Amino acid sequence: MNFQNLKIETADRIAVVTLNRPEALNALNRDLLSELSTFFDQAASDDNIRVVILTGSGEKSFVAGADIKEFSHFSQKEGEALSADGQQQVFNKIENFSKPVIAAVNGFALGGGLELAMASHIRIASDNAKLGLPEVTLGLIPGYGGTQRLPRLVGRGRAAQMIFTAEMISAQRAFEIGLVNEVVAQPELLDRAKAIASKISKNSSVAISKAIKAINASGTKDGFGVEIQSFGELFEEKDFKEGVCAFLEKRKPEFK
Ligand code: DAK
Repeated sequence: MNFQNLKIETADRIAVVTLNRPEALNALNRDLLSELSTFFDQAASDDNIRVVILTGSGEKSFVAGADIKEFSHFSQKEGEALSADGQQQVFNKIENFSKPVIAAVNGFALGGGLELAMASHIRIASDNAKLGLPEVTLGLIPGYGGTQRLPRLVGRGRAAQMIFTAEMISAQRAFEIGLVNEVVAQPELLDRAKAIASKISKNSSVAISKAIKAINASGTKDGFGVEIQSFGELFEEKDFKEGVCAFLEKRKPEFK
């Protein structure tokens, strides 16, 4: 995979995807979003990838939002089209990706950057990270799912405060309100994300893909139904037979 705005390193079935526009603090422009979409399409069927880690280049910024210079002249039509397109092609694609996506938030995660982290399944932050949704300072609201995902993670009241005030919060505060799962020292961030990814990669990938589907259905009227159906389907999978045999034979399972 050859990209201009992404660096991809795959080892031990973990793909580390580094968003790489350091001159703009890794702001999301159309090219970068399009490359992300392509990466996830390709990674979906790549057996060498079991977990994806998203991070930003450098130590200062994960993603400082959508590229303000690029969208400064958009009309209503362009704004709506790009919001729908971006949500479908990147943010929803990540949330519904069949393999776990971990955001390693290594600095500023603002606007579209925080929305990217929130679309990921797991968020780990470095202790220097700053997170916020500053859209209203630009006369906008979050347009890549932020008004929907933030309340689910931190509750409506806290989401409203973050969106209305546009204030950035520290990594520690983000941990306290459940916006990130863990905070680690900056130099340890990638190793910690990889350690989590490594644990995940040893478990049944087919079971994890069903878990993603069921978790994503939580809070919808179909949630319990999706869990029941996914649970049942897993009994027909080789991984179930291997997992149970391994337990009974007192050995570690080997999932293919
Ligand atoms: N876009 C473009 N360039 C950016 C950028 C951004 N979001 N953020 C930073 N940069 C650039 C700066 O312009 C600067 O470039 P030069 O001027 O040197 O060429 C370089 O990165 C370094 O930034 P600073 O010099 O500003 O660095 P500081 O340490 O002083 O400040 C900062 C860091 C992160 C606090 C500051 O850069 C900042 O406030 N950045 C903007 C944060 C922000 O407001 N982001 C946008 C949030 S709104 C849409 C859907 C969604 C959205 C939009 C449209 N459609 C569907 C159409 C989402 C919108 C957002 O994300």
